[in-house]
Amino acid sequence: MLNLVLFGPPGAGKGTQATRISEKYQLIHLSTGDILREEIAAETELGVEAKKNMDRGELVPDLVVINMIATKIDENKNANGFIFDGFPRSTAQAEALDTILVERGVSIAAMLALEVDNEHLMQRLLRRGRKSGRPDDQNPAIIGNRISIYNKTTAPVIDFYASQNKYLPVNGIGTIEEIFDRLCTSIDVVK
Ligand code: B4P
Repeated sequence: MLNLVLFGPPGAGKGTQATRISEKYQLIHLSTGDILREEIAAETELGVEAKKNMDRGELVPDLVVINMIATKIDENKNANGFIFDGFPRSTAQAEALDTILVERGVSIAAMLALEVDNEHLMQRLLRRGRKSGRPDDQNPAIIGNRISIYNKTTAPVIDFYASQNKYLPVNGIGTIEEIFDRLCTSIDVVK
């Protein structure tokens, strides 16, 4: 089983690249952002609560996303592996993911971390906001809040995987194809 974490700041291209990686390596793509947006669209209790956090550019509580991921892993017992997109986003989530995987006799092979500067992130997210109407992508102040929460709460997850020798930084600037090729080069070393 090949289990990968695709990591990076908001707008780094995690969703874009995770879709391609899941197709090439036949992995189940688990995006906590997409799962939360499905809950919002279905107007579930979880979705209504999560929307309040997401519209402000804040993280959804750890326990909510951890339970969501554990459920999805158990729904896909025969998978070749998983690509986790946008999860873990805090050290508590990273520790919980390790526990969930150990309990099932598997582990993370690598954390692929897309590196993109703030100026590119802001441009990409505002462009997507204009096209998609996503509420958290429309306002520079909310995007700024997401980037600052990333720096404070999410970036320390790098140390968690670096201490396990699983941290693989990847340049996230260039064409989508160029970045995909860089990611595949790293994956082919660990798979
Ligand atoms: P996510 O849905 O995970 O979204 P993201 O970080 O904004 O985007 P991503 O990096 O996937 O960017 P994408 O490929 O789409 O999170 C949204 C919210 O959900 C969070 O703020 C939080 O509230 C909540 N949430 C999710 N997971 C959580 C968790 N684990 N814990 C707590 N809360 C959680 O790319 C962005 C744009 O750039 C796209 O328009 C794309 O077309 C463009 N792009 C991609 N690659 C490009 C390239 N190479 N060049 C130019 N443009 C590019």
